Amino acid sequence: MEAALTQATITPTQLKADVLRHLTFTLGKDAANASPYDWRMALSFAVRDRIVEPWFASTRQTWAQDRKRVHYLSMEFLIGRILEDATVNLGLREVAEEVMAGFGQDFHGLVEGEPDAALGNGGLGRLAACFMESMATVGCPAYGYGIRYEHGLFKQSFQGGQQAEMPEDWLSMTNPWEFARPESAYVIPFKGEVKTEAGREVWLPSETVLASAYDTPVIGWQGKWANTLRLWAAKSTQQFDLERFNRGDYAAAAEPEALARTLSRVLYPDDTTYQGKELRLKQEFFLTSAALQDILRRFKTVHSNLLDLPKYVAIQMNDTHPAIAGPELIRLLSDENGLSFQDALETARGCLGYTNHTLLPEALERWATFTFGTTLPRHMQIVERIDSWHRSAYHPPHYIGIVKHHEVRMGELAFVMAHKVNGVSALHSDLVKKNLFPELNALHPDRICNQTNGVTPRRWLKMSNRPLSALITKTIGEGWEADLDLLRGLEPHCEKPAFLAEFDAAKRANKVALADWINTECGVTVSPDALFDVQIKRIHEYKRQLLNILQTVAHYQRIKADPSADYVPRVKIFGGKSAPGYAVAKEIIHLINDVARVINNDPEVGDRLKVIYPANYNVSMAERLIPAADLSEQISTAGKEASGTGNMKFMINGAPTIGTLDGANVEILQEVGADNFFLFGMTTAEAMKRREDPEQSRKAIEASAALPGVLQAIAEGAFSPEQPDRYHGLVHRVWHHDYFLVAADFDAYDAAQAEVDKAYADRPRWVKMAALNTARSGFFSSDRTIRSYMKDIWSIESALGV
Ligand code: 26W
Repeated sequence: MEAALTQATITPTQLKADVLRHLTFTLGKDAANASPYDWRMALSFAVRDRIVEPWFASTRQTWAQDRKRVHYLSMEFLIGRILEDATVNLGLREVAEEVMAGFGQDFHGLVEGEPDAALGNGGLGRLAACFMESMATVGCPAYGYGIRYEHGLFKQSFQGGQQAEMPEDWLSMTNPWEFARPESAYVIPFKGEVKTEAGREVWLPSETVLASAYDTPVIGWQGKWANTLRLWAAKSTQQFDLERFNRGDYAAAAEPEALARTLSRVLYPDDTTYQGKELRLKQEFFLTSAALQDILRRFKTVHSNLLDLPKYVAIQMNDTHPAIAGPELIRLLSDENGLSFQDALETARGCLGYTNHTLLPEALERWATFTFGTTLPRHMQIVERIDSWHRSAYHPPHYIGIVKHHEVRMGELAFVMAHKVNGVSALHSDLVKKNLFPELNALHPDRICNQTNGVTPRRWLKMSNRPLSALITKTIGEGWEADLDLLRGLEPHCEKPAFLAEFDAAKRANKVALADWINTECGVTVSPDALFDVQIKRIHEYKRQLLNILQTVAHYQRIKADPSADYVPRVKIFGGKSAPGYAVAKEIIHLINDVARVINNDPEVGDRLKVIYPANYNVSMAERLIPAADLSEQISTAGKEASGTGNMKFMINGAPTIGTLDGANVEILQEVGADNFFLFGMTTAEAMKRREDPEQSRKAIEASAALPGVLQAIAEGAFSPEQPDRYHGLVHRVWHHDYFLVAADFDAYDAAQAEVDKAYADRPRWVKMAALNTARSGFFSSDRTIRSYMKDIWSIESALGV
């Protein structure tokens, strides 16, 4: 089998010439007065040139061999920066550093000028980005399909300790990684009515927009394979109204274009509460319809029998956001291509897979039949037909319909229309079966499977943690980047003091760099000898940042009560954004900042405790924080975190977890062993039982030695003297409606933190624990996850024969 073009080595002389050529001829700049922006662009174009060849080779090979392809439909791709990642995968990073230094430019300074591509909210979007990179690495022919949002996730700042949101503007500068494909454009219909003509349903839409493609190549490890991320931008289908413009009616002349563009204008910043907004439904259909039209167009260039579609096309729905793919594919196959309804349905099901990423009831998409029916009248009919077909085909005893109480339930729709449904960790998949879709699971017992998440070790270890990567290569040789199980080879070394000293030195180098950055960014001096304790993720009640900050206050009170005792110095680091409309999460942010201000300015505390919360947490900040972390906070209420993927990144980078039995923590614990994990808290079953007692939180608080004092201090305004009653509401809720069991788990968490202190004070024990976390993290590579999807869901072989 012909392999795709493998990476040719590039000499510094060649790269230098390429950079200069782009600076001169692409950017039209003279080296003598080029800005860092110009240099970054020139380097990016020079690197991009090296991606294009393997990209073409991969595409050609897929066509020549008529291979099956994956189509990953996702409303979010949280990519981050691309330049350094691309140089790492092409084996060009050192060459680029040398070449840019020759131009008097610092490679790392340039890299940091690149804005994050923040086309996602959190876990689901970042997973899609890791999957794209892993599909390219393992040679799985694939397209990612998404929306080219003009504004990615908002920028966060703190004003008086409170979150403020500012628009994100990544496209205000040239994006060197994308290729506009104006020739690949599709008309996306909306609204209007459905008429019956000669026994067939005909949809007469009253609105249309154009979906226009932008392609970004995604290069895998060592440039052996590359796939395409195709993002759609909305354009008007109407021509510019020159006559109106000439009459002086400028705004009206531009109106159709402005209206159409709203569809791809902004990313919805809510990552858990679904809102039922028409614009969101339109965005979902816009992405899905454009992707499916593109897929069918490509299929029809070589095949004529649409019933063969599942042999060549796998379509993965990333949560229910593209779940309209079921009815839309049926519509395209039947209304537009003449298949019978039944054939269309079976063909669509053969292609579709559905990944569930959350059990939280408020996150499950349900559209009012009114909104759904007016926006997509033909799809409303098709959904009802799917529902009645399913009901009559399976005669369920208790039918959980797709359409119920005037709502279309997207989870049920996705389930019925998919040949495979998966959860994202062992525990979560179990709960998807037992709690989310028990009836549907009983009808289709083989449909739900588990695919535990993973992360790409190229970005999350090789690129972002150079000291540790160098040590790993020195110890076990190369090859671990594409076969993370090889990290097991580190285990025997975890007994050797010399190796552990080097492991410790690598971590310390990262901590020194982070301490420097914290100093410039936050104006707080932290000691690299302190334990760096990190919780970074979206702010949400179920993730329990509140538990962390309450325990921080308890620790502070202990220091104040006995300032002469011995304490293990700690830096508590928080990072994360709240959805703009999520008042409770915003209150928690305010509290963390208030507590930080008091503690950081208390001279009696000094280096023993610091609280750091840098604003605007994003992928690039994660790349800085994770390699420098000593402790990974994964403390969600059991049963609520589907998987977590940050937890895996910390483990790979040698940070033990303090965590609950939730999501993939369960599997992390299993891999690393109980001696190397700080487990605490209730299990899912215990949590469910505990909630049955309406008095549970009051009882927990009263039983705790520390918690009443913590809550009292906060309630009295110890951290908000300018407004003493600021946290009355928050404290009241902990006492009386503590659904996420912060109080009930408080003492167990506090005790686990004391264990952490004890372990950290015992240096040899701690470093060994940290090193074993890295050594046993191989399972959490997204390459493993992708291979498993290829086998269990997509039935696809690697084009690289691996
Ligand atoms: C419609 C509003 C909305 C938007 C996004 C609801 C729900 C979502 C996502 C499903 C939330 C999400 O990002 N889930 C996370 O997915 C990760 C990848 O599988 C998991 O690791 C996280 O545990 C899960 O919270």
